[in-house]
Amino acid sequence: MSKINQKLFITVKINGIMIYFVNLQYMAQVKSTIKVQGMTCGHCKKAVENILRDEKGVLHADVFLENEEAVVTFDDAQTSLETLKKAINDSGIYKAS
Ligand SMILES: [Cu+2]
Repeated sequence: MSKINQKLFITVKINGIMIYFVNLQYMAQVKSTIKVQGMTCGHCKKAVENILRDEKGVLHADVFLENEEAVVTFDDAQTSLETLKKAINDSGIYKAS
């Protein structure tokens, strides 16, 4: 897992005055790879991507059929790797590990 660093505060200098803004987009983003078994075609790839993208807190999800992998970026304050794996497993078709 790798953390993507983002600034919590944004600073802007206007007429010599420093102004600080809280970055509302600030999130603890985590990028992880999930091993996914049971995918055979482009439809499966799309289905698994949609399962992940529909989960709360997921920012990006891409599935690589040939590697049997899903690369997912999420806000770890809103979801977890275990929750995302469970969502895939709940399909009853694809198996995440
Ligand atoms: Cu398929």
